[in-house]
Amino acid sequence: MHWHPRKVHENYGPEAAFAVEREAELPTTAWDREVARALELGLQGADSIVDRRIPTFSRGELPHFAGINTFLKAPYVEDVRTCGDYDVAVLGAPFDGGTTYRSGTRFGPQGIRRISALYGPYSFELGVDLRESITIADLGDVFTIPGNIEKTFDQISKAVSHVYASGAFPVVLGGDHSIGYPTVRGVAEHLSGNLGIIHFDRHVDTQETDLDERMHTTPWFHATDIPNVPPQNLVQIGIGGWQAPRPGVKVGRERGTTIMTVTDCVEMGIEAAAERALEVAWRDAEAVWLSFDVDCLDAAFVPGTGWPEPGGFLPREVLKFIQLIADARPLAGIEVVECSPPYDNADITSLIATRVICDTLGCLVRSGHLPSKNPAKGQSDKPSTVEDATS
Ligand SMILES: [Mn+2]
Repeated sequence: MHWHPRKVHENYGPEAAFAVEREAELPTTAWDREVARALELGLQGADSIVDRRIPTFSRGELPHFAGINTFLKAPYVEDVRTCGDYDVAVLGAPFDGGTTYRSGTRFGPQGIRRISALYGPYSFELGVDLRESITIADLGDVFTIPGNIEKTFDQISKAVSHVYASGAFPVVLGGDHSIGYPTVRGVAEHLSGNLGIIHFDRHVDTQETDLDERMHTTPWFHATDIPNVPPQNLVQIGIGGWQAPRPGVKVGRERGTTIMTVTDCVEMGIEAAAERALEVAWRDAEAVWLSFDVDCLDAAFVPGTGWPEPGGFLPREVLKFIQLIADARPLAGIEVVECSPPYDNADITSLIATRVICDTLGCLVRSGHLPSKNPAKGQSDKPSTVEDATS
C-alpha cells in the first residue's frame, strides 16, 4: 500500500483544514522560553529521563495533574500593584452570601482553577495559542466578607476597579451572581460613556431585593441604577423556565432591558442572535461587560450551580455564541458566576466555566481585540482562511 501525500485541505472539512494549517503558523517562542525557565528553576531532570526538556520539579504546564492551581497555571502575582504588567488578570470573587438556594460558589474560584490545569493554552479550532500571544496573571482572590454582602460588594468593586484601571483585562471567577453589580460598578466608574452588559443566564436577576437583601437575583437592578449603565444596553440571553421571579420580569419590562429566550436564540440562529445581542449592548456604549452565569446551560451540563434549570443552552450553542461576541468587538472584561463545586459532578461545571473564559480570550486575541502590551509576544492576526465569524 502506498501513502500519497495530499494537501491538508483535501483531507479535512473547512474548519479542520483551517485549524491544521493555522497550527503551523503559530510560534513556539513562549513555550521554548517556558521550557528553559523550568529547567533553570526546577533543575535538569534525572539522568534516566530521555526528554531533556523535562525538569526535576514540575514548573509550568506539565504534567497537567501536577503543580499549584492558578488559572491555566498562569503565574501567581502576589503584588497586585503590578497587575498592569500583564495583558490579562484573573481574580477570584469567592462569595456565596447572595445565594438564595444552593450555596457553594465561594469555592467557585478554587474549582475553576483546579480543572483549568487540564487545559493547555492552545485551541485547535480557534487557531490560537494564548501562551504565544498574551501574558496572563492570576492575582488570587478578593478578600470577601462571608457575613456581609455590602462590604463584600465594596471589596469587589475596589478590586475590579484596580485591575481595569491598570490596563489588564479582568477575568472574574465567581462567586454567586450578586457580584455582577460590584464588578460592573468597578468598571463603569472609569468610563465617560456608557457600559453595556451581555448577560447569559436562565434568570433575569433584575429585582430590587430578594429575602430583604441585594442577593444574586438582584445585580442588574442595581447595576442599571448606575447613571452610565443604562438598562437599554442590558441584553439578557437564555432567560426562561420556572425560576425567573416575576418581580424581576416586571422591572425589566419597565426599564426596557432586552430579553432573548433559548428558543428565540435557537430559532433565529446563534449567528443572528449574537448579532442582535451585540447591537443592543453596544448601542451608543463605550464598552461592554460580559457576565456569564453557567446556569444558562441546560441543568444536565451544570449540576454544580445554585439554581439548575432544565431547558437551557447546549454547550456548543453557548460556546458558538461566546465566540461570535468575542470575535466581533473588544470587551471590558468577563465574569463567570454561579459555579458551585460542592454540587458538581466530575468537574463538568468547572470545565464549562473554564472553557467559556478560554474561548472568550482566544477569540479576543485572534481578532486583535486583546492586543499584547509586551512587544516580545507576537499578536496573532485575525484568521483569513476561515469564514469571518463576525460577518
Ligand atoms: Mn442564574
